[in-house]
Amino acid sequence: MKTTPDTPVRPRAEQELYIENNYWQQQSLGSLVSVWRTQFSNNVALIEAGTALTYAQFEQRVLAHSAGFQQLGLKTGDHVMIQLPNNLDFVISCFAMFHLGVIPILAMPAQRESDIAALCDLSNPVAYIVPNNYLGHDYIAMAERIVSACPSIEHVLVSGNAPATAPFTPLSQLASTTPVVAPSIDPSSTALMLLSGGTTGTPKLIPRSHNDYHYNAKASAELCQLNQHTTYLAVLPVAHNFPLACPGIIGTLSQGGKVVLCPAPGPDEAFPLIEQHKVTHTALVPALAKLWLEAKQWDDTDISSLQLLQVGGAKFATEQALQVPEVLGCKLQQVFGMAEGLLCFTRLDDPQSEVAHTQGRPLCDLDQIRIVDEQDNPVAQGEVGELQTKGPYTIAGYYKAPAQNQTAFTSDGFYRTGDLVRMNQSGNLIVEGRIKEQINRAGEKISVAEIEQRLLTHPYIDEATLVPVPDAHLGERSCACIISSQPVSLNDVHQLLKEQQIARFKYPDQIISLSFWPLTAVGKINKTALAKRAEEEYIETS
Ligand code: J2J
Repeated sequence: MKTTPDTPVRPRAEQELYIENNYWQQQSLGSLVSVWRTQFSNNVALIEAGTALTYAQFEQRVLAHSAGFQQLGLKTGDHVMIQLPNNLDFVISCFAMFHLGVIPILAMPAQRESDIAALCDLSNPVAYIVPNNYLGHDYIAMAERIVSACPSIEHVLVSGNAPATAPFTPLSQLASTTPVVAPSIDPSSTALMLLSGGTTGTPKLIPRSHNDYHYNAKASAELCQLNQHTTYLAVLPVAHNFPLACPGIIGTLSQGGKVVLCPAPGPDEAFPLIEQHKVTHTALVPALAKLWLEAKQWDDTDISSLQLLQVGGAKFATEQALQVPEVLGCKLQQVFGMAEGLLCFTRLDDPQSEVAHTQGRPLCDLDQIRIVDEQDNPVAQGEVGELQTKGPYTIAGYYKAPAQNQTAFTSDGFYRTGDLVRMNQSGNLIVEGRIKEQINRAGEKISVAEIEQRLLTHPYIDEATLVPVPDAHLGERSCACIISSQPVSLNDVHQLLKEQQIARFKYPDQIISLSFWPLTAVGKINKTALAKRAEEEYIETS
């Protein structure tokens, strides 16, 4: 009987090509910590609030945590759910796990029980790492409920104070001076799992290998010309691929630069850190970039050290893109990326018109891209079609998801991005829309299917769908469209989702009630008409 591996891998010949070209450097992410220590020993590697760690101190902390994890019984191949904000514990814990071949599953602090429980079901983690409290949410209480529902979890490790009850242990107590016995790690094995934005009712995990993720971070760092004088501000949630490795934290460390961890993304928090640490590089989603542009009009904090602002995660409006150099005093780089792999960047020496109007081109010369029509046939040059891709850092399939992999990947191994793009004369891509059933709310991705299923659990809602509506602040907001037996308000829907422990960003921003669906010529729900009606009916409250 043919068995399907939990983690699909690239054919041997492709792997060999990546190794021969030196894109896959056959090193585990954990082993890099000592390589960096030898190269950059006394440089500052990481800063959080009042604490700064040199590369040598960072290595010590990683080794001490590896030893602590090992004493707890964590071993190569084990999964650990980690849900931390932008702090040193996140970075140290991840590298300590990479060192042991333990696989962190990177959950966002904004996620709530429904997501975490589903991810635990899928991946059976042996430990769960949480903050005690962050932005008013009690993670200890949440962890208690997760542990009782998920029998594989033996340890809850807490960043900050932990309750004295088993199985809770403060991460700070874990560090051990017993030397770690580091196992040898296969660099083509999974190093970490990222979360997919999702188009289905259940979450999907993206397995990234040591080889591919190292390439991803290092090549991005080289493209952005990071070096030992770089100071990178990690503003977006660090569990996200963009601030983690595009080039983000790992890319900056690979070049001997300094990473400053920013606890929250607003200008109030970020601008003083930029001034204090003379930050040179950072990355934002468009909704935040817009906020920064607005704040800079009246805020006189000195952010003149900024050299490069990367903006990605959702389409950046051209008029805002054009303002970046003048208002923020730095270069702009547009990034069109995905946790599944492919990264497109505008280049530092691209003319301003390309930077303002396009989302760039692939990072690697071995990235294969094609733009296809509904029958998977290539469209003519300059036409819009779905982007498909494969390459040295794009996954061959989601973790334990054979059915989804059948549809998300072509028979020749290309990932169907679900994004509609066109290529201009200079080879840069312009994102024109998407065919995947997803809403991109300020860069955060919401699966339409998941929210539809949940809306249908309301006793009065008979039929439901969710549509994206253009929004001045969020880029897109979500509108629940329902057919119900009795009136249902937006508040009722929020209450329902709150009871189901859904992350706040997935709550619909708007609701419209209908008695019948507008239909397209082929009899499908006409979502364009729904979005138009939602736009007409919308009353801004804030
Ligand atoms: C339009 N849509 C975009 C852009 C991503 C860097 C940057 C972003 C992500 C990311 C990332 C877009 N314009 N500039 O992982 O490393 C939408 C597309 C894409 C999806 C991926 C990175 N940049 N998108 O956003 O996995 O629809 O990664 O397929 O969260 O975001 O989402 P995600």
